[in-house]
Amino acid sequence: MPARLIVVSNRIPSEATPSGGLVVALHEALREKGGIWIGAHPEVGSEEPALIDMGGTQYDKLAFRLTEEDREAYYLGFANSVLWPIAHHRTDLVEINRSFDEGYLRVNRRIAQQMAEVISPEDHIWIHDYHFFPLAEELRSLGVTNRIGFFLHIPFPNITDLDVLPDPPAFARWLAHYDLVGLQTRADVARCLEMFRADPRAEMLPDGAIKFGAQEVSVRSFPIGISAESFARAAQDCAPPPAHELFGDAYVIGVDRLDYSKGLPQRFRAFERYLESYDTGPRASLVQIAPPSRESVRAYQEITADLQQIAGQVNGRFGEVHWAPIRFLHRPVPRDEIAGLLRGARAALVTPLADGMNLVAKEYVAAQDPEDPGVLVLSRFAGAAEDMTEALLVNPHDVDETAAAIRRALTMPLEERQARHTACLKVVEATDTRIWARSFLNRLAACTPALRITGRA
Ligand code: ADQ
Repeated sequence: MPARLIVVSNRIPSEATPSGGLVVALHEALREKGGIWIGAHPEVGSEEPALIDMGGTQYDKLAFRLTEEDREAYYLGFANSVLWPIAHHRTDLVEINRSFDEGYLRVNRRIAQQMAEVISPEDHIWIHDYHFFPLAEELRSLGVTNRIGFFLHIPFPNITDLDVLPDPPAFARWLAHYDLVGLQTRADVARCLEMFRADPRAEMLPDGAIKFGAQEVSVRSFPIGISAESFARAAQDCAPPPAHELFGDAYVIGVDRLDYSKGLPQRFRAFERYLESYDTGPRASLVQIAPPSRESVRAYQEITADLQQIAGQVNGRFGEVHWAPIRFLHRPVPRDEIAGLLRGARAALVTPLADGMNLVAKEYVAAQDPEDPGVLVLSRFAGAAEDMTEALLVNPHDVDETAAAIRRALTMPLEERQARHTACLKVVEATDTRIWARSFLNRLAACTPALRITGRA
């Protein structure tokens, strides 16, 4: 029987024809190879833990149930109040609570048990993101010897920050149970190797792999991207009316989930500095779309109030009867509309303080009219900056530097805009999600599963 693909991610898409780059890439890989997509599903209740068959024509979708207690401990707790802040250099926001790590391990163990009942020995398993670090170890302890790959969408933590985990040595062990660990950037790979090098249980092999007990794991970067062509098409089809009818001379745009890692207060302050110091430059508005996310986590509640306050202050100071400098939309906006708004913006501000990749940077570039493109202002701390070196790179903590970059973007001559856009577009095309999925899966298929003992290494 040919190898099927088993994908595990925090969410499985509810619609039959999914949209969004990552989801489309996984959907296509599953359609091609057949297999199962396993994840949580908003319509599945929480009564009893089980894998629920969600139907599906070309491949199966199985949803795991989470009790309210599981969700609190595993998802809101350990994943988003411990692992997320650690990966984004915010150890000050970590909430250590025994019930979080117990819940995280309990949910991973249960999913492993349920998976073990539905997988065949030849299947290739691809697990996504920080919700499931221990899943391979749990599967191995049940005797599963399949090829198992893991892709981390967020930054690989600094090794000193890993000491904040309740059980720091577990982290390297969890990763070692995969055959292949995929990270976003070369800098992430360097940090991961640094962790293994410092671990007396690990042996660095000449081919770059790591031997860890009976396990052998390879670590590589697979920079994620978007479906560039379909995003560009959506942007053309949905271009907004000319900017001046809505926003004065021009507008710059920001599109983010509302998250403390995205540098939004610093961005608003930088825009204020632009208005303060450059009153002779083009009059521009900032359109910031930032729908709520993870609102039950405390750190996320405070940031919304902060942003509303800064936007109010800036609008009060610089606004006019018919013009508000900052338009802050704190709600989801349909994808097509976002694509059109990105196309119409003279510049995009993608200025996270830390970010695995940041797909909005790539979406903005794909959405531009190559004849008259806008300019990407990009944080040096977004994974996207490793390859998109022709964007205007800034330190998002430096409000003056970001304000100067906004000015430069809005006054940049056409020829320079075109040259920078061409260079950035090359990166977007080279990292198209289809290429990304294919290169990860080919690399996983090429791994030789090591001789494994059953039980924990
Ligand atoms: P995120 O932190 O969610 O992803 P990002 O890469 O920017 O961040 O992806 C967000 C996606 O959601 C983009 O496609 C964007 O267009 C869309 N989006 C944002 N705001 C929206 C809104 N208001 N309405 C509708 N859609 C909106 C994590 C990591 C990133 C990594 C990705 C993929 O944190 O670093 O790039 O996974 O690996």
